[in-house]
Amino acid sequence: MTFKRILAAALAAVMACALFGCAAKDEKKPDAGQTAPGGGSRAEYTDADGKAYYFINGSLVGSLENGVFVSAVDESLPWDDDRRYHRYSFRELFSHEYVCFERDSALGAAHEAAIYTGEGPGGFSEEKTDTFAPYASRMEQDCFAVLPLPCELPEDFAGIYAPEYGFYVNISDEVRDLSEYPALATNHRGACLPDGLSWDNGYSERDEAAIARALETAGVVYGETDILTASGDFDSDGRTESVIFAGTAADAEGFLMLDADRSEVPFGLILYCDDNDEYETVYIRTGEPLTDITSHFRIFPEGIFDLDGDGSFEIAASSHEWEWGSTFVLSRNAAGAWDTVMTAEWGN
Ligand SMILES: [Ca+2]
Ligand SMILES: [Ca+2]
Repeated sequence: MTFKRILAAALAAVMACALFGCAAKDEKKPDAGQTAPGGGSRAEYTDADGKAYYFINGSLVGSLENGVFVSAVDESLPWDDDRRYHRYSFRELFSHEYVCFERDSALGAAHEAAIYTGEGPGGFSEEKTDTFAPYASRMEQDCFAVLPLPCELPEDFAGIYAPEYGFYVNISDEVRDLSEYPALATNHRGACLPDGLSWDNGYSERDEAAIARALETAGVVYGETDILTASGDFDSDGRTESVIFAGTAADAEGFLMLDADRSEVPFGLILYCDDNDEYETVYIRTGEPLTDITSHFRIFPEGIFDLDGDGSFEIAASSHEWEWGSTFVLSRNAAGAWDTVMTAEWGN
């Protein structure tokens, strides 16, 4: 019971943070059987300054600069090292047109971005409402500046940087709900969804066996497992692949279903199943048994997009921790392995 009370308190803290637009958000569950309307054309990227920016589920995860993904956070550097954070000025971020996607459909052009201008988590070290208000088409709840996109902010804004932690932006054709974020917002004109994308197709015994094999290889003692699959043409060769997200199941209250007697540990696993039915591990993370509940985490899918329009699809996921979390993008490198190329951090 003690554990449950502590976790409930932490969840309440995270929920409180949601009021500031910076918290863990509910997993979006797509309707079974929904199919994407196709990938669309892969136009050359020709924006004036040659950079693209990516907001995944509202969080600025990073950018594409000279054809290379740049992460908003470099997790290899310590917390107190300034170089850990890539700095993005508001002027550079919002002087572009943006397009939005849901996880399973293209939403088209975005005409508004709502920015929290208050002080505190997800906002600034000191309030900036008066700074943004003159350039906003309207204010929401007194502390969200709604900028028209693209927005030519004056030179001063080149020196105002996006908050490094918990920075969320609602980007939409018209922002109506400050707690809703598109799965992807970007100014990259070549970004697209996979052809034939379908979420939640169910899974096969072969999939289950592949999950078991990956976990046994990692030496993981695991229990109740949630599995979600997505299928589509993820490498643009006209054939269908699947991506399998597997993780420790949670009960209705959000507590991980781990059997302490068996020393089961939490895990998050992403597998890629090629059209030749070979499985590879894209991502695996394992935790500790039930003894330290504050080290528990869950991994959720955020989307599968070709972010740079090169025909190879990136996988976006989020990690929900005790009182914080991160949103990250996995991309296949030249050697064929999967790297985490962009990350954002959020929480309280
Ligand atoms: Ca394919
Ligand atoms: Ca790509």
